Amino acid sequence: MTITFYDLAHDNGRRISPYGWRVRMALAHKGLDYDLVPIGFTDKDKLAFSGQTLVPVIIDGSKTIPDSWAIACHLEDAYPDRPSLFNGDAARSVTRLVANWVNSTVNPAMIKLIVGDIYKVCRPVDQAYFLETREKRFGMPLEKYVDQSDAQIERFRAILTPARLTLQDQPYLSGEAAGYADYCLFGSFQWARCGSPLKLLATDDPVHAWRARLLESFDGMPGKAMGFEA
Ligand SMILES: N[C@@H](CCC(=O)N[C@@H](CS)C(=O)NCC(=O)O)C(=O)O
Repeated sequence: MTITFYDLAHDNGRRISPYGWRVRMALAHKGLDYDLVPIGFTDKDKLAFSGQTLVPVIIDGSKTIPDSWAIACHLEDAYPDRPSLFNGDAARSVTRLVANWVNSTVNPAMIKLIVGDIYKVCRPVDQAYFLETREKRFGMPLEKYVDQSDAQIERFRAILTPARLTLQDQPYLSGEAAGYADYCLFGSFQWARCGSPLKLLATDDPVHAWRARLLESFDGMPGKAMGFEA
């Protein structure tokens, strides 16, 4: 039975959700087909069946699963014969740490850099909602919150130190091959690449080379997604 995947997507084809990208990469890793249902910021009524308002959500057979971590765990457990996302229970637990590091530390530094550009590529019908909810969350006007200064880029790059040190010695966060830990961080870079022209990484950064490898994965699927140059 084909999986149905509800992801934040605009009618211009942009896929601007870091968590949606995690799921998209996980489905590709498992080699699973799916039907995509694009959800715009103001299309939330289409998610009512899931009992909450956020994407990503998948329906797989009789199961409705919101939340990217829960979806990754479901795919791993329901499709054990497909390539593993975690490679074992201990690695799954450590991957949770990576997911939480990205959620709590990388994404807040990244959003300060890119949210103004993301507003510009939102569908016109979603822009008022996006502005209102983000300004409420940040407690200030968007233009005051956004910071694309060199100092903020340096702060962002410094936050990536644990990934950089790891990727100096191995090609992927998960080791010799990419796994869900990689998709957690890479999902955020896809969020940025699909929504903002800002150059976040120096070209000699091992994180830059790692991102380039992942952009080419799955026959170049992530690199072909509508976005800006990496
Ligand atoms: N913890 C959730 C977070 C999901 C989330 O924050 N989704 C955002 C898109 S990145 C969303 O649906 N936002 C809708 C809105 O802001 O109205 C996960 O990992 O799936």
